[in-house]
Amino acid sequence: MSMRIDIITVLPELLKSPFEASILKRAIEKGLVEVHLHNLRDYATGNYKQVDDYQFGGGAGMVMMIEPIDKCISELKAQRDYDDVIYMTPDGNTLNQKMANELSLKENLIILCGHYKGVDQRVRDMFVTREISIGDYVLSGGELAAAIVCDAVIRLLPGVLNDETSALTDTFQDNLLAPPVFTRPAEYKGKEVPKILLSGNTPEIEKWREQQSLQRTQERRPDLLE
Ligand code: 6GU
Repeated sequence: MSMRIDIITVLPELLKSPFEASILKRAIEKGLVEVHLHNLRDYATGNYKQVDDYQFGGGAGMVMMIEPIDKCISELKAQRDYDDVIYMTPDGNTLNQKMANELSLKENLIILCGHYKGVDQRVRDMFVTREISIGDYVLSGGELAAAIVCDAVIRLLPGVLNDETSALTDTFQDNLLAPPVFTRPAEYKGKEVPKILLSGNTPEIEKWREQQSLQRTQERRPDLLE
């Protein structure tokens, strides 16, 4: 079973490169996920292909219009069922590993990227099933945030990672930060790798890593342990 993600955006250019490089590209090539970009302007009507307009009640900033978004979403929904219509917005639920895990179990997702002052509230009321933010800061649009959601989700799909177990030892997978890692050389400019890692004593190494994870989490992210 493969996942399909349809991304609706006014800036498809901004979203191309993440899917043409690295593990996302490989996941697509392996047929584990399909990502389709839809330019909202293609669904706009009228001579000006307008996708945004002034807000009722006045105030600075444009609002994304409902009609082109309705057209695009309706066209997609006519072709298949979607598990979720996600709206990328700074006032959404903050993305975390649990949410990425949940989304990785879905089959078909629509991701709508917000821009300007956002979308007409009726879009959210009528079509959106999930609203996601990637953190407490403001981006100029939802595109980069959508790329981050896609990366976090796609790398969890079975067969995407080479070492199938490596997602399990990620920072956050068990609410713990990952332990420090080292590779050759065993000594660099007088700075040595912890002796235990060179010992070959796997159970002791595992114990050390767990203890380092816990210590790191206590020091850096005590909130994760609550
Ligand atoms: Cl999803 N969109 C925008 N525009 N800004 C954000 C965000 C999303 N998440 C955090 N900041």
